[in-house]
Amino acid sequence: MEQDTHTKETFFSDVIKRFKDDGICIFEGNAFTPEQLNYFTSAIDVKSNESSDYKFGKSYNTGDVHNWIGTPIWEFATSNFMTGFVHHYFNRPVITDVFLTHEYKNNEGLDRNGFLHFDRLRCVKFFIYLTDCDEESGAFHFVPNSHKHGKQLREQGSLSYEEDFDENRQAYETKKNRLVEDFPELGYKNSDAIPIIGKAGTMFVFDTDLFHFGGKIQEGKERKVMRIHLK
Ligand SMILES: O=C(O)CCC(=O)C(=O)O
Ligand SMILES: [Fe+2]
Repeated sequence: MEQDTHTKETFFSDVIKRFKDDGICIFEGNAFTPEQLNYFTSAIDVKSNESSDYKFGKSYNTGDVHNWIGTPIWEFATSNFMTGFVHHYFNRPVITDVFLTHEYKNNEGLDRNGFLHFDRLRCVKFFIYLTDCDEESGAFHFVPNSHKHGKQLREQGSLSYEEDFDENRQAYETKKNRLVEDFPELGYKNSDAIPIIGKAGTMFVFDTDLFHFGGKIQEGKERKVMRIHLK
């Protein structure tokens, strides 16, 4: 028992250290059973009657994880693994939102996630590939160690939308967050970012201050993703 607790503590300290140092922690192997992956994937089909078009396909903000009580999504979000991460990183209750996306279009141009960027609203995102993902199927890309620079850039200018989003929507809409388009003087290129290639079930957690992009699929390819946002 003591050994177990010790192993668990070591596991989470290691994950949190990597997450803080690198802005991302990629978990080895497949963290899920086929039944879990099937359920997560089928949840996309359940949502497919809701309008949710985006340039790369479909994107569903399913809201708080309480909407999934009694399902494998809820079980995962409240598992020892997730509660352990939350305890060790936040050490306070967090808001947990679930997003599901299906990328299969490349003829409408780039949506926001396709540009090298940091998020205007910072959060911690668990990202799970529900389909095998290679470079052609919209792999998530990130610039190693860019999260500290991302934090500085995000904190420049007005952050009023963090306090009251609806009141300050304009500040949010006009917030610069794309490296190549909005900060050309910094000299970042898409090719500075490295892809995460992996089978269905591949999971990583990243700090959205990290420079990243993804979802750009090649003809005939597709990608399905579940994201758990913590803030
Ligand atoms: O679709 C992707 O791979 C990137 C998603 C993204 O930008 C985000 O979740 O903040
Ligand atoms: Fe993003």
